[in-house]
Amino acid sequence: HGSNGSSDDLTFPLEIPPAKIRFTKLFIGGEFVDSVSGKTFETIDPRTGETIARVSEGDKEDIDLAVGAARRAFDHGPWPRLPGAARAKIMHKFADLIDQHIEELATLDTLNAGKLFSWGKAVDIPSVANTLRYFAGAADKIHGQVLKMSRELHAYTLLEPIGVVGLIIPWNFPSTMFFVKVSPALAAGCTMVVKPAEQTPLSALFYAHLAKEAGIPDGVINVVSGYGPTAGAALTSHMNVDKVSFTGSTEVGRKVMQAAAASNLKTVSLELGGKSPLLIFDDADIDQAADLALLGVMHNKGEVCVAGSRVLVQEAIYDEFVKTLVEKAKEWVVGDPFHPNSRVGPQVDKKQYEKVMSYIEHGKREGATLLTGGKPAAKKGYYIEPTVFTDVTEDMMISRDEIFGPVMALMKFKTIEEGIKYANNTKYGLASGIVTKSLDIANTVSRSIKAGVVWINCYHGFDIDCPFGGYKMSGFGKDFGMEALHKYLQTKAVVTPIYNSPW
Ligand code: TXE
Repeated sequence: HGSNGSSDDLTFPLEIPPAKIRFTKLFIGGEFVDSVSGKTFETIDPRTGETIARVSEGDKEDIDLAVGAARRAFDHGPWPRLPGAARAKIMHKFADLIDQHIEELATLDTLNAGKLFSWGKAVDIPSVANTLRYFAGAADKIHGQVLKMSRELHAYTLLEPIGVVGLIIPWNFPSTMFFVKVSPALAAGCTMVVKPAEQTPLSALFYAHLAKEAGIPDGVINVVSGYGPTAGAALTSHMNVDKVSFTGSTEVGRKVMQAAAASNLKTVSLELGGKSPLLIFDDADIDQAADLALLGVMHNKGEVCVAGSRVLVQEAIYDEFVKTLVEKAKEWVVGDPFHPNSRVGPQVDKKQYEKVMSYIEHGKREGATLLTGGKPAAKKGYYIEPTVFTDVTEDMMISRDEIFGPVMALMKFKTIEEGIKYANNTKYGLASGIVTKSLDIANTVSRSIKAGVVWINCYHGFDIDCPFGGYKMSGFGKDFGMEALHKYLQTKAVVTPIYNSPW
């Protein structure tokens, strides 16, 4: 089993748990069906680059069928009309079924996305079941307000499900992203068409099967696997879709908004890229800071929208911090994601692998100093060594662009004001972190950073109850928390005169 920096002793694949791929067809109107064209596409194992299975390739015609099924289920089906408690009961059953299949589901995400199996089993999959339970708990507590009007009118608001929603999800957290969108939409009473990322369709199709088993009525959840420019684009420009919730790149987020504007003005929420700063101040515990910095950007091999990819360190501790960081980087062992000791698996596919390697080359060419890593970590598969650059300046591509890999850009700052200025010098605003013992610094900086979340003395501090979403070009609209539920609801005002007045 390999360690960071040594590539020859890595043997891949190490342990492949028996995985039978059971679901490879589109799920429309409660049935697994072939695509209209009959076409399929390969889904690959990033540990080897080899094909795992062929999956039905949905396109515009399949999106039409899926939207039709969702429309019928919304306009005529029971789901939006059920009492909230009845929806909740079915959602709880769905969650229980997920709990019964944790290993199989974690295996699919490891095979398909190179994610750590141990993590999937202990964290990702159990927490998607809890996401369902969290929103199930809200399903019978959706209510409007009674309004105090200025005239002799009585009014109240109704919160109604927004309708048919299109959910477009990325490949870096195939299960988490599926349920972060599906769960509040279900609780609200919406029906939906999910378009998983082309790299990672397998768990989404399995969830479709479990949804049916749980008793979610046909047509409420439809899953159309396929590519972005075809199936994804058809969903965003569909005249019968009332809302699209998208997680992916900023570039495609822009296209989603354009398609919504050019079609039926459906509402859109976008969770996009980031280049999140982690600010480490002079008074920080250096060990803790180095651990957080590595966790921030190496977790899930850097394929995390909130990755703390810019680490800004105050000058008095910079040299010592760098020394500690390089030592600790060795703990981030690259290896087969099924192996319990691995902490960094392969990048999701060849395209992402090549993108990350090309940024590493840019970093070197731009004059940053490569402290550690920087090379492929295996002869086969898409493994990259945890990589740290220092002497990075604000104008370099590696400090501006989202790399989406295990690559850290280290910068030095002098004053608090300078730290804040560097932190905010980005088009993105998804996440940020601060390491300090000073309450004054923590308070000042957290109010000055333009980002959707500030983690103080922690990183990746997610919780389903905590709203999550970006500022600036990282998008808008929150996933997680009760704000997420409200994305799938719309407010209707009902007004009547109190007296028999001429109004
Ligand atoms: O993303 P895309 P890609 C960033 C990250 C990564 C880069 C490119 O920097 O390196 O994006 O990754 C669907 N209409 N993030 O190319 O294309 C697509 O099929 C409708 C950050 O994989 O944005 C997939 O389901 N949909 C991000 C989803 O969009 C379209 C997570 C995301 O893929 C479409 C992923 C279109 N025209 C990548 N084109 C995060 N915020 O976490 C594509 N899609």
